[in-house]
Amino acid sequence: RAAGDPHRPAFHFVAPAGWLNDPNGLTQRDGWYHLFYQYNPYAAIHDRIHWGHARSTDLMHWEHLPIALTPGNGPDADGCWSGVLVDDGGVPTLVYSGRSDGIELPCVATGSADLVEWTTAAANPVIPAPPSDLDIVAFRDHCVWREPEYNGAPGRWRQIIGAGIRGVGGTALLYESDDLRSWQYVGPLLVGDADAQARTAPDWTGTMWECVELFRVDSEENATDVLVFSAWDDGVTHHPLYWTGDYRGDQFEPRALHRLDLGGRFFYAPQSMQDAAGRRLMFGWMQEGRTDAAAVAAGWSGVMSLPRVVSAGADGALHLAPAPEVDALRTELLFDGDASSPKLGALDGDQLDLELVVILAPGGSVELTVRAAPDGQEQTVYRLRRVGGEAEFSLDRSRSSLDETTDARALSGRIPLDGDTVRLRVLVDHSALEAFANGVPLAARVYPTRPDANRIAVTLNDAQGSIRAWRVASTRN
Ligand code: DQQ
Repeated sequence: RAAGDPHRPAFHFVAPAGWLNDPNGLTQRDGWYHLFYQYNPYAAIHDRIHWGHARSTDLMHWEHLPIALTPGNGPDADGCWSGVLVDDGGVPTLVYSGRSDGIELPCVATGSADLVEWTTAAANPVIPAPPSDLDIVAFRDHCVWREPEYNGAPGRWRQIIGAGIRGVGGTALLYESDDLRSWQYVGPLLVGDADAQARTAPDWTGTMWECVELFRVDSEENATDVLVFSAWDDGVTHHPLYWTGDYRGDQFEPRALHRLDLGGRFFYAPQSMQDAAGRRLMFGWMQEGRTDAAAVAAGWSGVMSLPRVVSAGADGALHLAPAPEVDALRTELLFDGDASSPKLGALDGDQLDLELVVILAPGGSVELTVRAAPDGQEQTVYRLRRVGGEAEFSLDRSRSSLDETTDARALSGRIPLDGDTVRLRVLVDHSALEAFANGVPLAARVYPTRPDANRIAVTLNDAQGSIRAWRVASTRN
């Protein structure tokens, strides 16, 4: 069933069938990138979660491997929730959240050298309960690292675990260990304020932080520590955010809060890794914008984003771009020229890579339409509108699908200008859309019903620009 679905992406990673959510255990080992993911192989619903597993040499063509973690009889009886993979002196070790009796607790598993076979530790859970001095909403998901050597002694392991403090807000709780098995609680690395913004604000920090992650980005001019989290509240996923700031001692001193993706929940629960080339690569879960019943009927749910390279932007925020490996999938160059050319009207496709460079005069705007039916009954429209020294970047999905049960909300936010220029990259892969405007991403899902909803169009107002359009190869059969 899954294979015959026109909404199923062809160059994004998807599970063989069933349900996929968060990326987990990202690593590069012996020349292979490994992607683990939250997986229910039995149905397209979030039920008893396993860890799916795939590997790739080029981040685009993935080979499915056997399921890595299966819920057992103990603390992960109801699911093996999100976590990471670390190298413990040569022993691949997973740190994940085991779920049983309605709560999650930290667990570990050790793996074979090829990362295919995993054995859960008899000592699980390795932390028996959240800190007793806190009234915790939820406690799960892990970011684990080793502190640098100090005076010739190996640094200790540290981890942060996502949590929420009731009546206060989300947090990342810091722990320390010598062996990944016995952990000492240090304290909250940073505590959010659930009431600081309106609950409906696109940068509301939620009552609990899922999938916390701490890393540093360095460029020649800029360096910053980054704390990424996914804002959550009472069973509802919201959006991924990050703080820039300074990780010092046992604290994270925040500088600024940013949205990680203007698509919000369509790029949720991200995880990143540093690869052998030193790049920071990030994946996120692109959840569905169609009903649960539609996903169950289709036999699959959830798309993994393309890999994104994360770097420090000139404005102190992060700059995100599709990994250059994505470019290698370009096949036919369909168009290269003036974006006002009438010839663009003849192009179509549901697997496209579009690169638009526009100069926006003050008050200027541009629209890029994708997945459009020739009569315009279905269409999905990106808009960039200059507002002072910035631009408003939005995605209009109000006419994306004639199927009224699909999510049609507008997605939008501000992006920095580069002088007067905006570089917009849009990757169209059936129902999965990923866009990047001057380093700010916007992920979304759309479900056109018409088989001819494949046209593209560009409209310029007080703007001029050029566009290149390529067809993109499938990475699966
Ligand atoms: N998904 C996992 C949790 C995590 C959530 C469960 C985020 O570990 O908090 O599948 O989407």
